[in-house]
Amino acid sequence: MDLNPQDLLAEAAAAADAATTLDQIQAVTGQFLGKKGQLSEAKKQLGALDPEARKAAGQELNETRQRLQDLLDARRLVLQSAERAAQLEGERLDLTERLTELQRGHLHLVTQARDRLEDVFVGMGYHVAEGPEVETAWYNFEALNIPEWHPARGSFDTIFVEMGEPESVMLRSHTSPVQIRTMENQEPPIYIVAPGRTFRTDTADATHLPAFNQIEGLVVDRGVTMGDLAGTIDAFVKAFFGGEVKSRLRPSYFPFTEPSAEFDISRADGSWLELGGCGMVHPNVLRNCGIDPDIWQGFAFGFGIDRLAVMRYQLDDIRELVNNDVRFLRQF
Ligand code: 2U9
Repeated sequence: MDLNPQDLLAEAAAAADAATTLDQIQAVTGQFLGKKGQLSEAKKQLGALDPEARKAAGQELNETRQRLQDLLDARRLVLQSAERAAQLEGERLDLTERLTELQRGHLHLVTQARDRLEDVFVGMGYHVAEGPEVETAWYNFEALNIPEWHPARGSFDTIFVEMGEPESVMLRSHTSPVQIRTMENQEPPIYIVAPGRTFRTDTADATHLPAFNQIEGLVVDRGVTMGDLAGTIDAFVKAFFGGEVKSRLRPSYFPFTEPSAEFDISRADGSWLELGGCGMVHPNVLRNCGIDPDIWQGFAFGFGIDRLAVMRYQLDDIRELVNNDVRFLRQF
């Protein structure tokens, strides 16, 4: 038999060491243990030997095959664990990885303004209340002392939803329905702010959006006066805009408040800027919510959040807030 097991094993060990991938070690294994390998060739020659010699040679061949197999297996295991480690490293996710300042996004301008407003009112002891954006005529109008015949009803430029009786379901034109729902469900004293989206048929221009954001406040407690309202607005203005900013009320009219006022804030040049409306909650509104106006009084106020963002960042077009142009938004 022209096979030298020592040479074959040495040759196989060298070839196994040279293999650096699983594919290569697979090929080396085929080369040494496959049908065309030296071992198989040697086995074919066994038949020509006499029985004694065949037994000894057969035994040697089997041992050699086993040692080859062990040697190649050992190398395959090494390569397998190396490939697995490389794969794990390649697929590793660093869950603590952070983007740099430049790549990181931020909250939308309106969201930032809303969050700050909520912070100020929560700091003054108010709760934040929310409600549906699709409302019925009761919550959007009637409960707020705006019956069907009321001239103010038309001034809200309401977007109606085709559902049920005509003009009975609508997108809320203010967040006041949230305060009605709160008064229906909760005993006074009540101190809440209701921020959220509101809708009107306005065509978008530099100072109007058909979908905009309001924040309204409502207080219902014993012995609440117009003085409390003025003091609350002034405290809010100073907390939000800065201690040097003054506030003032001007008489106005809303169906849901009596008396009613508009409130302004002072500007550095001494002029005044209108911010929103306010007033003492109309007794009819309290009654509509099952609250006795002889025991409880309330004040309310409201203003636009988008307009506040426009003022704060000195934008010249409110539509920038909804264009979603990241080159614009990124600046703030
Ligand atoms: C209840 C009772 C009274 C909320 C009020 C205003 C005046 C007001 C507007 C300013 C600009 C909204 O964004 S805007 O168009 N709001 O002028 N809002 S009093 O009065 C209420 C609310 C709820 C139950």
